[in-house]
Amino acid sequence: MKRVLTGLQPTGVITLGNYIGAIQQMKEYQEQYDSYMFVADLHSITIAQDPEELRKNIRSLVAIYIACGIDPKKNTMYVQSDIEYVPCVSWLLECNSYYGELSRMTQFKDKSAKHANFTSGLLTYPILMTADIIGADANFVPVGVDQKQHVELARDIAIRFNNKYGETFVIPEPLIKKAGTKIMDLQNPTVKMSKSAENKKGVILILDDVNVTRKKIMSATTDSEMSIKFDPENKPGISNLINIYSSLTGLNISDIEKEFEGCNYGTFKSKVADVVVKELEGIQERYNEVKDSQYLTEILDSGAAKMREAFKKKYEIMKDKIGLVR
Ligand code: ATP
Ligand code: LTN
Repeated sequence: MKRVLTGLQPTGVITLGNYIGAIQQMKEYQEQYDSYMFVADLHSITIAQDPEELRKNIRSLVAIYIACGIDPKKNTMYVQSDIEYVPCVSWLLECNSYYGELSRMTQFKDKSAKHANFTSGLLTYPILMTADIIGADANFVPVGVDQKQHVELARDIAIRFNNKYGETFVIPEPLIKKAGTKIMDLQNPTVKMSKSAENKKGVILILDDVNVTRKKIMSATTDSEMSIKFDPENKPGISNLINIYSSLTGLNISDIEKEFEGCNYGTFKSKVADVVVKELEGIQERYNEVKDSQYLTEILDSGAAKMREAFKKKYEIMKDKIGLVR
């Protein structure tokens, strides 16, 4: 069976955008592939994190995965830093990749420009991601467009290693969600909804109080036309709400346009709010059940044991091929 793997960074409570863009996809894939979903905590420290916050966020993200419908019976779930062989694999890969290709990565260029004194981890970040992917023999990696370049680098490095040392790695492919699943900020619908946005008025956090969420949706920026039509260029606000509604109900866009023909924006917004609130209430209820449970600890222990074995095996094979043998 083909293997699918992805991870999110534990940098805060996830947004409705992360849920629709990243987690909902994994819910579909878990039905057809051998699935792996982990917490990329080693990646998160490429930018300074508060230790207390990080501790909370790691466990909370796993609880969020489960609450959002990632099924521990269908997924191997683990925390990256539990697998001590990941950085070992990463180092061997670092010595088979080039400064030039890393410094050309768009995310590195953006983030290094934002943080005056950036760490060397920010540069080597895509190699650690390569280790996550090819160390686990993943065939498919569902990510947003922003991460596509990193998965392509993982692919290049896997091919390079195989050519140099003989067949070692599966060659991974990115799975990019279809257009229309980029959820935009409710206040400024020309930028993506992002958990690190300064102004949270336009951002729906999965664990937000549902009354706050309803208010945010009711005060979303729209336009002065009064027609519920999907036209991201000229009507970004309404199109974003249509997108959210479509993603959560499974209805297609033209059916939504028909359903709300002649309707005013207030009525439409309140329907969108109903759907979002219902989804979040379910997630929050499951989150509260699972977050402090022994069950969650057991899932992570068993995920760690399985992946430690897998990465150790890969590391030993790599060492042997490279000649690190006494
Ligand atoms: P940050 O605000 O810290 O940059 P983020 O909210 O953009 O974080 P990431 O942790 O970088 O999220 O991304 C996790 C996953 O969620 C990626 O696959 C990304 O493509 C997806 N994602 C993030 N924001 C959205 C969005 N607004 N709509 C759809 N998918 C999204
Ligand atoms: N860089 C990704 C998180 C990430 C990841 C991975 C995703 C780390 N390792 C391996 C897929 C596969 C992000 O910031 N969203």
